Amino acid sequence: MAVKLPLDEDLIARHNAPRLPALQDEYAGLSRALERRGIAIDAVKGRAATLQLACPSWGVGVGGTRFARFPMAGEPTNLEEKLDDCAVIQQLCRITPRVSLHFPWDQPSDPAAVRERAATLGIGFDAVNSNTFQDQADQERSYRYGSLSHTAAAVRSQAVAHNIECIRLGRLLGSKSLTVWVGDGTNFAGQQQLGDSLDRYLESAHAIYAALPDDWKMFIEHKLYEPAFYSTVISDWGTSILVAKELGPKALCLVDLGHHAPSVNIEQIVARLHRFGKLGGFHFNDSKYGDDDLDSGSINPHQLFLVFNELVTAALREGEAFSPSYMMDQSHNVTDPVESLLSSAEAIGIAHARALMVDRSILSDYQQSNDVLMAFRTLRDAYDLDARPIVAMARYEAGGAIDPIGAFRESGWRVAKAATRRATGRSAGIV
Ligand code: PSV
Ligand code: MN
Repeated sequence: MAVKLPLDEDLIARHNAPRLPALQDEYAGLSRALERRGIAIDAVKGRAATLQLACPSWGVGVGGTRFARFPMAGEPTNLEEKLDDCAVIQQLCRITPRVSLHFPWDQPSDPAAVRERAATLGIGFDAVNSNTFQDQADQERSYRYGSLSHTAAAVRSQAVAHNIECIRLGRLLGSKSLTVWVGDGTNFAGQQQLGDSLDRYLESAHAIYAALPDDWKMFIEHKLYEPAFYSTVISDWGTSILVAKELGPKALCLVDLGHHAPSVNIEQIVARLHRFGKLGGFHFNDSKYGDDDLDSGSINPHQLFLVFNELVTAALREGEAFSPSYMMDQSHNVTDPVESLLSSAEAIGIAHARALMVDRSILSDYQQSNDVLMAFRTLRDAYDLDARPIVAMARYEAGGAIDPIGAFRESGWRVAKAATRRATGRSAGIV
């Protein structure tokens, strides 16, 4: 099948040519700095180039808060246009080869045709996401009081059936995993018996698990609050891992960085889940107060680095067997979503590259001898290095743009789309 990328290849070449000498110079400088530490830059770059992130189909449209949404001219209005924008992101940054679809928000009527179209755009599909946290127009029963854990068996069956339908669609698209996040919980003490809700959830989750193909995974995504504000059924990583263990080997935990209380040590959660073989995936974003869904690394790049420090440690222990599913789960309310996703992919790539530059044998020696300060400084030394040339060089060598956001602006993509795509509405209410 002939691949027809959305942006003119010459445009990227014209963009890169004048920027290459500066990049080569910065890369050489970093190479020398790493050499002094006994680290070969090309090996780091080779591993940095293997990072793969999925774009959320819903993330390429302008997001909103519960108060308002401010539409943008030229934003995508349907699945086809969303895939075009995802393909632009991949063409420019080369580390977002897949799209994660949310059903029914971006449900294809002809999944085989959508799969084919995506392939011609140079992208594929990652985990599919079910949605039982909203009522849909044609839905028989309401999720007002819950879905997989609802007190009524008929509502639970409807929610299970939706998840099984997601698996069916995902198979036709070439996906290999289902992410299940439910908004189930309570707003009042006494509203539900907390133990019984979890029992009901488990029974439903077993029914979904039973419908998983052999080569599929089911990701359990936890979140401490919202939309339920007193209790949430799958509130934390503890509940998530217990559920995943109850279900079986194909069930794994998914960590969304925004789904924890502000001071929780997420990197430790990552290490714990990995130790028990249950780390399945990530939703990257950043937050200051709650599930803010801000751009990855925009508030706390150090936390992102510490998370990758654990992920790189896990990858070194397990090699190719360690392959969590990575996605950016963000809401872009005041920026161009393509630019935010390019910026976030770069921030994630940089955090990953910094973690790859940690001198692990020296770190291990310091840890072993309890030289606390030097252990800390070994980690900090890698964080303080400027990893941008590694990420940019890997991107350039893979055919992407040295400055992806600059190239996107030069392409005039959004202006051109503003002339052809229809205007979108102002309705608020993203979760
Ligand atoms: C819930 O807050 C969540 O993180 C889940 O992953 C949903 O699928 C997604 O956000 C919807 O925006
Ligand atoms: Mn999420």
